[in-house]
Amino acid sequence: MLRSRHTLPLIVITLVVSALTVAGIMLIEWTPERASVQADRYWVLLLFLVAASALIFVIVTAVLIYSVIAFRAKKGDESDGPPNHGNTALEITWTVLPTILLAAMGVWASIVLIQNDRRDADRETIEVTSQQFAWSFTWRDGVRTPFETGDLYLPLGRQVELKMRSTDVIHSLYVPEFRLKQDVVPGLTTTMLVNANKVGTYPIICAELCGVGHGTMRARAIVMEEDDYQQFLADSQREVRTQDGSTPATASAATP
Ligand SMILES: [Cu+2]
Repeated sequence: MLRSRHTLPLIVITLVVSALTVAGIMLIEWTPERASVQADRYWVLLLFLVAASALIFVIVTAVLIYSVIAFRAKKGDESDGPPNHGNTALEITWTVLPTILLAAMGVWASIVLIQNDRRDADRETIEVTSQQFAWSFTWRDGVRTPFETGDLYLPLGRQVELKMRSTDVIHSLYVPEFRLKQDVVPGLTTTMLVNANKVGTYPIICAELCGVGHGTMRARAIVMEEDDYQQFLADSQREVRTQDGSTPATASAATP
């Protein structure tokens, strides 16, 4: 086979297809930045999946291109090709290899899912309410004064458990940078676990068509250093207490 006249052109085509495939993968930023431990776990899995797919793609495409060129029927040749019984070794190979590959991916993906579902003891619990067409976030656990915001604040490096409820239809909380998406279903409390590992502001997007305002149903996930996060908790609670205590003042200020 090595001395076959097909070997050299096939190698050349394979190299060209490889270069184009690798360039297509490496030169384009296909995914948004990663900002959670969960995203990093998916990333390694995805890299392996892309690399395995690229390898298979290159082999199939190179053989296909060469076959189209080398074994093209002559003009006017309407005859059938020679009878072909198949190739047992080849058929066993292309059955066994994908089976091993798929099994390995299945096991790996399961491990990632199990790791991503693990709850940390020092996690922060935040309640999420979705309604047409807005998100709200409530801090009740571990704070003196419960408070609500329109954006989600998360401490860097510490796990957050979102307990999510919907007051009307199905919504879905999606943060691309966290690589996490979870439906919010009326009548159920669904959860999402995230360990943010990069300070920044990321979009929260509703990923389940929920009505006319679906496209506008957005909020922000703001990841802060632990100190800033503690400051945010203290400030937000003080604000609620001040508002509660100063109702008469607010009322008199509103009167001209
Ligand atoms: Cu929606």
